[in-house]
Amino acid sequence: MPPITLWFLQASRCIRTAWLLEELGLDYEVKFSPRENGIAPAAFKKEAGGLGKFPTLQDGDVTLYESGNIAEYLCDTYDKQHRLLPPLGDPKRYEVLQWVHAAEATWALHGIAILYVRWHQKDGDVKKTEEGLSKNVINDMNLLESTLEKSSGKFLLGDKVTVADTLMHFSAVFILARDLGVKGEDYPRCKKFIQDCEATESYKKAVERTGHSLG
Ligand SMILES: N[C@@H](CCC(=O)N[C@@H](CS)C(=O)NCC(=O)O)C(=O)O
Repeated sequence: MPPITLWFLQASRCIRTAWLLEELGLDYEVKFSPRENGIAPAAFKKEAGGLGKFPTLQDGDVTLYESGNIAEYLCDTYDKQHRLLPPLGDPKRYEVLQWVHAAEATWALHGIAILYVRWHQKDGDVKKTEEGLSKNVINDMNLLESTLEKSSGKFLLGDKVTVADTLMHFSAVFILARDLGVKGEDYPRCKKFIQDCEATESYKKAVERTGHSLG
């Protein structure tokens, strides 16, 4: 039995962790669950512990939550060559980590705010609320588009995958696929980035291994 277990909820950010595990060439067991009525089944949440959110990762005695935290842990523990995350003290590390954190704290936050309005706002002008919230998303997506345009390669920080890509890919997919505040605007460089991420052998293996599908 590999020491690493990934609790994987279908159609979720869990693909970030599976992709990173594949990039690192690590063996892992997948505990997979489909969604029930759009959310994680109660028994699956209980088994994973913590807040009952996914991805959840167990490595030996260590149980971890939060896709960004899991990514930092996996790189610090297993990326001995610092291929995906530069070492402590290297200024480049903080450029990479900025994307790791922003993937959740900025891109996903702004996108999910719109999803929650669609799900939970029962009265008032939903479209108007969405319109107001979309300013943040447009700002985020414009920055992603221009950063990718300036990149010297296919990925965020050049021609090699870093942990920044393994986090930001899902945020961009989620915003574009669910049309969260982007008002159908075209982001050709972001779309190309998504294609290039999904064309990597490690991403393909992660999909094959987990059965990930956004549905
Ligand atoms: N900030 C957390 C978010 C975790 C999260 O909300 N995951 C969602 C799936 S994308 C989840 O577990 N939802 C199940 C539920 O709430 O029932 C992370 O980056 O891991």
